[in-house]
Amino acid sequence: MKKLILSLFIMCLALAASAEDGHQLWLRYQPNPEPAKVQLSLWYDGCGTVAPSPTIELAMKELQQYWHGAPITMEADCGPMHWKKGDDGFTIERKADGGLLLKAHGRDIGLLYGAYYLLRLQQSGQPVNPCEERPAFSLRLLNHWDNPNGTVERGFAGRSIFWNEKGEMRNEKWDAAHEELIRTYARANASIGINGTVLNNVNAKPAALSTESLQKTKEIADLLRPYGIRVYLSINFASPIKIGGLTTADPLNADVVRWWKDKVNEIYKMIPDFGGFLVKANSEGEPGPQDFGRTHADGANMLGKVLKPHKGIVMWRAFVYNPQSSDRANQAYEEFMPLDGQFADNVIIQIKNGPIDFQPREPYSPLFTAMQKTPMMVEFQITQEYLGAANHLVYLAPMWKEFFSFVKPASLKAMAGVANIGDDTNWCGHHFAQSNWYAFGRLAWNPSLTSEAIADEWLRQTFSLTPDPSPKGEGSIYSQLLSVMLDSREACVNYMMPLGIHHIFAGGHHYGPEPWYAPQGVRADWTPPYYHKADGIGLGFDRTLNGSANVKQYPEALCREYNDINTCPENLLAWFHHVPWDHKMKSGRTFWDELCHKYDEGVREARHFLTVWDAMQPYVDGQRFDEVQRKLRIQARDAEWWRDACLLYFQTFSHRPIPQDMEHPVHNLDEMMKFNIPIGMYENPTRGYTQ
Ligand code: GCW
Repeated sequence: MKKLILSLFIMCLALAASAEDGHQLWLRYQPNPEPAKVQLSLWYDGCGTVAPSPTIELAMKELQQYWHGAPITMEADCGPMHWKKGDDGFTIERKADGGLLLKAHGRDIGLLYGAYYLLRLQQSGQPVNPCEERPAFSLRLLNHWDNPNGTVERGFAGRSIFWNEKGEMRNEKWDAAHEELIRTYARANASIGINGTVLNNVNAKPAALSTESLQKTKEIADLLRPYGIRVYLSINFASPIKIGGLTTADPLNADVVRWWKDKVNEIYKMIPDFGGFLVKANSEGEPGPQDFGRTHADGANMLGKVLKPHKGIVMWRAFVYNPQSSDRANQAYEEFMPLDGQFADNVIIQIKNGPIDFQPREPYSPLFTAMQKTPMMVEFQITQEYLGAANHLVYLAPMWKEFFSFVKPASLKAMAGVANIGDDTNWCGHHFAQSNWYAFGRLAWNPSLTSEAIADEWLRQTFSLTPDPSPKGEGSIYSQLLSVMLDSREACVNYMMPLGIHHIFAGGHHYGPEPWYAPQGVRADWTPPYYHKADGIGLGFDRTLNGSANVKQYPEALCREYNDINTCPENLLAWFHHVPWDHKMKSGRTFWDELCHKYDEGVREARHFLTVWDAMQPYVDGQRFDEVQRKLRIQARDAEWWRDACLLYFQTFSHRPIPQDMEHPVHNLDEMMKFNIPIGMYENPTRGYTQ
């Protein structure tokens, strides 16, 4: 045992010395000198053996190369009768001779998932026990907001791994290095159970459906298939006009329906297991059925019907709002509730977790508990559009778990996450942002896993941290790092928008604070004052029954709780109430003083993250240590910037002093108000406020 610890420790020192660029993600299995003993037992309805599928071959190869434990027998009934029936799960049993039996529940992918399951346990130092694993959701999808020109909307990790400037694959030729990149992407996804990917931005260009572009989609689909990943495309609802030469895209028009039918047939000829369409319609300027006097249901059902014979699905987004309405938070519900029960059975309504837009904290979108007769799925945002982009360490599992504490996973059909992946060497821009890709997949498989368990297994695999001489004891460096991950989301809420404030981000790129942003001509619901409503009385959006009545969209008990300023959870206070500056908080402080303290607490937490990381130096390779340290420094400075900008700006309304017992702002409001970062929505800022 001592010898093992010593050799692990030496391995750790060696790791610390060698350069590490993070490209390997959490997949750092040590190869075997000789292939491990892995046997296959596949049969066909009891009448003979069959050849392994490419997926099973992959499972076999992974285990032979990297498994160091007991011999494994992989078993599956590959008969067509059986094959279609089972889920994606697997069972692991211990045989009398000490070997392991890995059985697919039905589909061959179960064996690959089982292989990664075993390798994960091995890599994170956990014991292998008999188990039965099956995913909670049958669809576990990434949504890439990648444009044909290679930019990624809200992408902070470089350019698209799929598309280049010409709308073709990134490389001129479909060359080996690029194929390898796509395979590595697929392998990472399969290792956490992701089984579908939408290859292009929901703000979709009609050309995504051109024959030339579909050819590229097919090439990607062929590479992803062995890993159990299907491809899907976002479509532009006006495609029949834009690329089909028709004069209308009215979903009830026979020519339009025929156009979609032909297009869908063309797709399935090329990609027989194509997953289906994701649609952003009548939202933020995208075309949709309402342009032709039709409803979301008319549009979605028409597409559902043409996809149905191929077993394809439609994911129709509920992210809709218009500039006239008095409360953006009400709108998805107002548009979709009247349509509940009218959608075809292969249409799923894809709803963002919160009613507005991926804020660091939102209540859940009330549609989830209101719609009873419509298949629904949740859309999370893995990319950190409103969470410090690829500069801030914010581990998102706690946010997603918070959502699941209100919305039962069983009420959903599927889980989608807007990817944070680009062509940066480390895939996600920030080494710790990889943990969000990882956590998304793990929760899509099993939403009852704890944030801590996921962070723990990710840290162990990604940084090979088991050799830490004081591995997990209370107060050890390792457990402090784990706490950094677990506390990071709340810290971010504290330094950006505590107590229910929301959408006070810089215009356009959304990086950094700009609660004052309200240029003439910009629609009100794209400006922070629409949301914070600061005035001499207080701060926050009145969504009570006396205000926009948003609370009414929630089940009765929650409605009552949220409606009363004295029972509303304080972390959502300014979401549901216009809170008077002197409102008494549970701490005994006034709302203003509490706000000041929350911002300051956020700053102190961000600084603490850096202190903990600095202590990790002996245990982490040099390159990743440096890169994370640089980012944590930006985060600590940004936290200060957020606190100073928000408190000094809100103080112009509250006219109350910043409490004595906290650090006071060190930047000047007039200077911060002049500062802006000259970037669009496709890049990661190299730094925040620098005065
Ligand atoms: O979060 C907002 C973003 C847009 C995005 C839109 C959406 C793809 O600011 O960049 O567009 O939501 O989800 O459709």
